[in-house]
Amino acid sequence: MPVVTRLKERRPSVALESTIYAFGLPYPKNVELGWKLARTIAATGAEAKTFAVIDGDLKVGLSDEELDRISRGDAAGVLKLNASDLGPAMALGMTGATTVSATMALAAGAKVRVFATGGIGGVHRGAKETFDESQDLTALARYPVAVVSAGAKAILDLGATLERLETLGVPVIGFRTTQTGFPAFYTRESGLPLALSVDDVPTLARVLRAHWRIHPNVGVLIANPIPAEHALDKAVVDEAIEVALREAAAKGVRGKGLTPFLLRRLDEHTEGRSVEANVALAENNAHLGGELAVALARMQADLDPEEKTQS
Ligand code: PSU
Ligand code: MN
Repeated sequence: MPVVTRLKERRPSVALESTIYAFGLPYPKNVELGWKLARTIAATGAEAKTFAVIDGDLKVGLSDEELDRISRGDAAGVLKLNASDLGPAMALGMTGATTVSATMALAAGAKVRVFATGGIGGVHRGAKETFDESQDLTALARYPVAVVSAGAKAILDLGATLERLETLGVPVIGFRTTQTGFPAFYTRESGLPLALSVDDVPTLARVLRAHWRIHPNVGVLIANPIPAEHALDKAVVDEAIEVALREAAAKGVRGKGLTPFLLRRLDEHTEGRSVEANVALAENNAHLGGELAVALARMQADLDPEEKTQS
């Protein structure tokens, strides 16, 4: 079969999560981002697939109406679903947005290898007392999906998050980063070490393929820093995070509500700049995710004839 036909058959896809819409960004900027990410991915030759659970049905790709409903979040009774919440939510007819962990589980089931998001969840600051660590971390150790992110959200303890990823055996690969360049979401560098950096997409695809030969069931975190022109001032971000964390502590906000609360407060404290940065980095990740999915599909198509003659 000609390569072109085969490429068409396995149209490369990029998974997208829906919690970023339901709980990460204000309405209607979240809906606009949903459209934008789909267009960005389509422009690379790949196809976006947004995951969600609606009235108990698993959705792979959302209609405009469904995206709108999910984007209304709490107000529309939308739940925040981790990987472990999926079965119950589906059996009980619930409606929920998928976090990174849930999206990874579903993407793995749908054989989608690339997933673009903003930033993953990780170890919360103060986790020593609260034990609050995102299920995204264990999902990375469990599902063979490459998550293209701007690192982990800056509201977290990034050093502890990196340590946990190491314990879990999840490779963290920078895309055009420096030696101290683990990204800090709103800013390009956290100052934390990141030994591995790759400068081009075909190399990234080769790295993934090699990783999955050895560890067929383990995910990869790709750390793609926010474009310089959209990065926020570190002092401004740090200050806003400090204030938001104090507010959360004073109000006793914990558990699933913590990340959405902090993101909302940051938006207010930075007068919308944190949301603008979030949109820009998500788009940047969608672009890289699309190119990566296309590169992986191309590599697969090139390798297949070889594999056939070998078997
Ligand atoms: N990245 C963003 N905005 C978000 C999230 C990530 O830019 O809203 C969401 C993701 O869905 C991630 C979740 O999986 O926050 C993590 O939540 P928690 O810390 O409760 O695990
Ligand atoms: Mn948590």
